[in-house]
Amino acid sequence: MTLQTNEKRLLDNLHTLRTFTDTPQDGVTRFSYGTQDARAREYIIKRAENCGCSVSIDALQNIRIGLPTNKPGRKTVLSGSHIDTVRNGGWLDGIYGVCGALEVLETLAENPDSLKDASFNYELVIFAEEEGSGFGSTMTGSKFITGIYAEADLDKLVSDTGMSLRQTLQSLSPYGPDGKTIVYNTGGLSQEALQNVRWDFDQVQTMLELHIEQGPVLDREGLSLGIVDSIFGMRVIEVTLTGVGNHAGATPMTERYDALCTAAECILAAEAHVKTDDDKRTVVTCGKMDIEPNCSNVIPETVRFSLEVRDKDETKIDRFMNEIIDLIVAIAEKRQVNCEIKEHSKSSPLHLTDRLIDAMSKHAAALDLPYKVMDSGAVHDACMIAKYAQTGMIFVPSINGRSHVPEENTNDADIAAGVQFLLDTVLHELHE
Ligand code: HGY
Ligand code: MN
Ligand code: MN
Ligand code: MN
Repeated sequence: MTLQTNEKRLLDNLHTLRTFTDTPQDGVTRFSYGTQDARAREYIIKRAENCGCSVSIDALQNIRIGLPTNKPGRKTVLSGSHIDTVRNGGWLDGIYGVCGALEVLETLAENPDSLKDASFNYELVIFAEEEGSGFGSTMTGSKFITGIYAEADLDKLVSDTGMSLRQTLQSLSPYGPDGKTIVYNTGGLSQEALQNVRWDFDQVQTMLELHIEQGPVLDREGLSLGIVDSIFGMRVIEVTLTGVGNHAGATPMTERYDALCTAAECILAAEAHVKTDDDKRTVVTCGKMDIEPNCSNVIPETVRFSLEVRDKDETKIDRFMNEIIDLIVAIAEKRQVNCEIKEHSKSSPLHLTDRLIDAMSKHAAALDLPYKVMDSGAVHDACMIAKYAQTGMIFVPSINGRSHVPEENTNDADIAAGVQFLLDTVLHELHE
């Protein structure tokens, strides 16, 4: 039986959710645990409750929503992604996978017999704080689900405003803007509450994440679908360079210990070094920088910046990052600027489940959908879950390969085809 998703409902949901942003004139900015996050949660939870689904929110605010026809004793197929964004991000990153999984939920709820003879239940999952915009660490919610993060990390993870993750979670009120829909779990962060965040992976049959590609491959090759075989790993360090602040006019060039010029040389050296990579897949990015005192007429005294290296081969991530650290230390020494380097966060590359890759490839071929098996330079919650359960990822094209920017876009036909493919995969490709 091939059920049809409802393209209009899907697009209406996506276009409504894109309005939940702090920067309506400049892309989507929807940080975890903020007002826009609460609005998006309320919208999705109300839709789910309207079709009789059950909602559970854990202490980190990850959400799981199950069908009314789910039966005890059956394993669960989960699908979902994240609703938080980067600053001035795009309208599809994360939320597309959530709306796709919601569309599957609503379609299955409208056809209550659809899983009657299936061997599994279906749930939508929304992973909290995937982007790391709030506390600097990507995939925070799924790292608590899988036990990579535990209680100590509630205090270690601190926002730019000095609020820890624990304080932020404790400051939440349970209700969405309507004052009655529960969108946050305010039951506290006891050992038991944190233990309940952990999934019982014996009950998870499969996790599927639908996502935009966020790169140029599918669009450039005119393909409709990406079937992801591996997800890059990433290692993030935080570099603090301390020179000597001084007057910008009265200090001769030969007497400067300029933290920002040192940082600039370090970042260019890191870029040049990674460009020596033989297969041109390793990437390095400095995306965040603080300069003190940040005045145009003062030689910068302190500069703090992030550097992240990504690849699908963990040994290459470590080799390049270790060599970059050596370069940074040598440059700081040469310029007599103090240098402090902290490991910030790390996630390992992961190969996804071959049985799913094969089944989805066969299905795409049977549908005559032009597809490609490909890796993902972006990280996703799927790479956390894949360590413990069968996991698959489905990509749709990003126009001009743009993402994490307001220009992020995908055409309606690809948006709809990806969701229909997700529904088919849930219904047909998962029978052992
Ligand atoms: O950074 C990433 O790859 C993801 O978008 N959080
Ligand atoms: Mn994403
Ligand atoms: Mn993202
Ligand atoms: Mn993701």
